[in-house]
Order: sequence, then structure tokens, then C-alpha cells
Amino acid sequence: MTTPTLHYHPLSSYCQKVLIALDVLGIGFDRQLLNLGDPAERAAYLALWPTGKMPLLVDQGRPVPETSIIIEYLQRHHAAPGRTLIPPDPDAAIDVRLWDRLFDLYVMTPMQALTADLLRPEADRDALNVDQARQQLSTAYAFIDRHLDGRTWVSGNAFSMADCAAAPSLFYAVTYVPLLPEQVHLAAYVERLMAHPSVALVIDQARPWFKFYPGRAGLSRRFFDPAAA
Ligand SMILES: N[C@@H](CCC(=O)N[C@@H](CS)C(=O)NCC(=O)O)C(=O)O
Repeated sequence: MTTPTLHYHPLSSYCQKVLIALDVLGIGFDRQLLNLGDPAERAAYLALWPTGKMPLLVDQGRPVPETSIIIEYLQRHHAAPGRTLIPPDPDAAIDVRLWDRLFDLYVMTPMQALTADLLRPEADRDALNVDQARQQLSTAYAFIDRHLDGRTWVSGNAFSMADCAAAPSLFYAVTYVPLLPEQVHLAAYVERLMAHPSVALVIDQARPWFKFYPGRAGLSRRFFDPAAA
């Protein structure tokens, strides 16, 4: 079996989603760290994958884009025996895909919009867009909190692809819109995610980069310095 290569950056939430999946599935891979701020590197990456979005998996010369598709591909072609992120039961798998979509579309997307706004020059910031993104996060927190009542993981009984999407999206989202005190199910879930060994590993590997994260003012001290926990 060949070793796939992941083009990625450790600080990127979508890259973290796939890094968590690779660890849970027990897959060895080569790392290609991306610096899209470098014009030559950006041009080479765009030639490989025209959207320029990361991460990108390359396996035997075949580019596999889009995190949910990457995870499906890894599950099918590279997962270690007994490791799974998408259950074999078709209806259970639909529920995992649903929650993966919900986290990508309603947590990851507004969180990214808030990061993008901070990266703009002051004069180009968009207060309306920021308000909408913050409102979208509040709406998502409310329905996810309700859903998590009585659950350990977000879909079924086991850690799944949906939890891979949830961990980095919530990790960054709460730096912009903190959870409400009454959102106890979601708060406990975030703590369970952060304690999961694969999530903890990926957060640990991103730590040297947190000083570049635009929303770092909202990031808990314990993520900069685990000894402060
Ligand atoms: N739908 C894509 C989204 C990937 C994405 O938005 N990646 C961000 C990093 S977290 C990115 O590449 N940003 C760089 C850019 O937009 O130029 C996926 O699931 O892979």
C-alpha cells in the first residue's frame, strides 16, 4: 500500500479535521506543509488543486480534495483494521454525514467568516457580515446543545467523522462567540472532544502557530500553555 501525502497547515481548522481522522484511523502519511502566502507555492498548489483550499490529499498521484471526501476515501482505502469513522450501517452513516455537514456549514463557515474579517484592513471590515456570522454561531450552538442532551458523541455511540468536524470548528468558534452558561451539554461535549487523544495531539501540534491565529485573544490560556490548565 502507498503512503498518501497531506498538503496542509497545522493551524487550519479543516486541516485539523483530516489530521484527527488520520490519527483515529491509524494511517501513516507524508506531510507537505503549505505556505499559501508564498506566491510561487500558491501557484504550484493552484496547479494541483484549483480552488486553492486546503487540505488536499494526494494518493498515488491522485488529488483527493474536500475534507469529508478525504475522510471517506481514507476510510475506504487506508484505515487500519477495526478503525472506523463512518459506521457500516447505511442509516447510521447518513446521520454521521448529516452532522459532519451541519458542523462544516453552520459552525466552520461562520467561524471562518469571523477570522477572515479580522484578517482584513480595518477599513474593509464588514460589521453586518460579522453580526450575521455571530448570530449563525449562536443559532448553531442552541440546536447542537439540545441534540447533545444524553449523548457522548454527536452521532451514534462512537467517535465519528462528525466529531472530527466538530472539534476544530468548535475550538475556534468559541474564541469568537463563547458558549452560554446554560449550554451545558455542548460545553461538556467540547471538553470531551479536547480530551480525545487524537484531538489533543492535533491541538498540541498546532500550538506553536497559535500566536498567528487572528482570534487568539479569545483562546483559553490552557491552549497556549498546557501547564496553565
Ligand atoms: N470545503 C472545504 C473547505 C476548506 C477550507 O475552507 N480551507 C481553508 C483553511 S481552514 C482554506 O483553504 N483557506 C485558504 C483560502 O481560502 O485561500 C473542505 O472541506 O475541504
